[in-house]
Amino acid sequence: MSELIATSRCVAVIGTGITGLSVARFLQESGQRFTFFDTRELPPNATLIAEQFPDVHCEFGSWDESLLLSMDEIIVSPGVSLKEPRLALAKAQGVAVLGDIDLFVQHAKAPIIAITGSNAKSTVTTLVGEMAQAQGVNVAVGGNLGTPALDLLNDAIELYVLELSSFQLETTSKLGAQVASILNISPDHMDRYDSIPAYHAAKQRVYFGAQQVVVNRRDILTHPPIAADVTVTSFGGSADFKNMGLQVREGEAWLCDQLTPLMPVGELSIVGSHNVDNALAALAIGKAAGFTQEAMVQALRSFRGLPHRCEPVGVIDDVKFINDSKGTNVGATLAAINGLANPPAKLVVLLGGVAKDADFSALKPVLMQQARHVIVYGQDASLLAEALQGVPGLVQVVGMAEAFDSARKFAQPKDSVLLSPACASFDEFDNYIQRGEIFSRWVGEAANG
Ligand code: UMA
Ligand code: ADP
Repeated sequence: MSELIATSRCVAVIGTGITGLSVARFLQESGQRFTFFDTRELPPNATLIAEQFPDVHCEFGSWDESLLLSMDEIIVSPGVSLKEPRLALAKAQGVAVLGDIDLFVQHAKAPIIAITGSNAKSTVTTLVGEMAQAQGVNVAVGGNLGTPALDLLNDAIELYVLELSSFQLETTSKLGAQVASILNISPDHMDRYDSIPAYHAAKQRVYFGAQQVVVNRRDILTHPPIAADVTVTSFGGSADFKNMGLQVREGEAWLCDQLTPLMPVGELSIVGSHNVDNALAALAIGKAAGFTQEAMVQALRSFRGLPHRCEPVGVIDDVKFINDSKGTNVGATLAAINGLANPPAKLVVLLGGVAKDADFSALKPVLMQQARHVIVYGQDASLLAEALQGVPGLVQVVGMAEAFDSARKFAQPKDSVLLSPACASFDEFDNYIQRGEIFSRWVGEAANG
């Protein structure tokens, strides 16, 4: 059946990454004709495409513009900006331009929980998925987290939990989530957006058509501008009669649902005060979705955290090494430093990679307070060094290997060495995962002498 062409319509699939492939599989299954487009001469998965889609026409590098304009619909991968001139022209000429999430929404038969934010998306999405499982719900979890949404589609699924990026939301017209949440907003991807308001506006699209909205009480940018006919709940700060928050009981901080204590913060395995916020966010979203307190607490108790997010990876000579390779923007690194600060012990912080047009000066005050040394490295080391001028113990080196050696030299007993680069990894590594794995391997090798 999958080879059958059920319609004369033709769809453009822009991008040959994992999203483009998921779209292609979906279109093939539903008998629709499509053409692949990618801006690169040698895009990823070209060999796989030749094997799995031998009859599908491909336009790699330069595109036949009239072919693109003749398409009935264009489905754009998140890595491609809608400002790409050929797409902008097609849109201006009336061709429908959408993303994989729009397609997913049209075909998903179960409710959707949609989670976005500048940081903490993957952690909270995973936690909410684990809460749903503890509740006994047949749940599928994915999106920006890794498995493209269309690959999750299955009629047996009772609930979808999606992590959505601003890139995915840009092309999503009406999500209609059962529960939608923006966890936090701080600048990121400033190489793709003209301004912070433009980035913020993309994130706000997660609320289109939502039945319930969960906001961060301490971050006004996460609140929807107009919330008529929508139930809004919140997380963060002290517990009160309405919200998920913290309360101190007999000297111990507790996660609370309104004023009902759920579990002591000290029983969470994930470290840092930012992860307490993440636990509260997951509880608020889970509650909005109708999960029981028992199921949510069970999931929180067993959650060990995701790799590369403030992950302790070893101790050498009484110095802790922490891999926060997923700290790829200033907001994430700020949260990691604040979350892990443990005075009088100090941090040795490794920052470096591709800056994505970020303004690093916001890191200065917290580094001055918490860091013994700050080691900047990689493609945009000079930008970092310039923005952090005056921070005591600032050292500039070439690559991450040299940064690691310097950190080992400078750290003193009880300190922590924190890799939280505030940058993308693509100058030296394939992605943040490879960067984190290499850092962790070096720690392991050094620990074993
Ligand atoms: N690209 C081109 N030309 C093209 C198509 C893509 O140069 O014609 C480039 C993009 O600029 C980008 C890279 O190729 O650098 C990958 O883009 P893509 O859209 O093909 O990516 P996919 O492989 O489909 O993966 C995407 C998400 N990637 C991006 O948004 C860049 C993945 O998030 C996501 O897991 C996956 O879909 C499934 O939903 C990754 C990510 O980095 C983890 N996301 C950003 C983030 O978290 O900050 C938003
Ligand atoms: P995302 O999917 O949004 O990138 P992750 O859960 O993967 O989020 O976490 C990425 C990084 O964000 C972590 O490594 C940490 O540095 C930072 N982070 C985690 N939680 C928070 C939070 N609540 N606020 C700000 N930054 C956070």
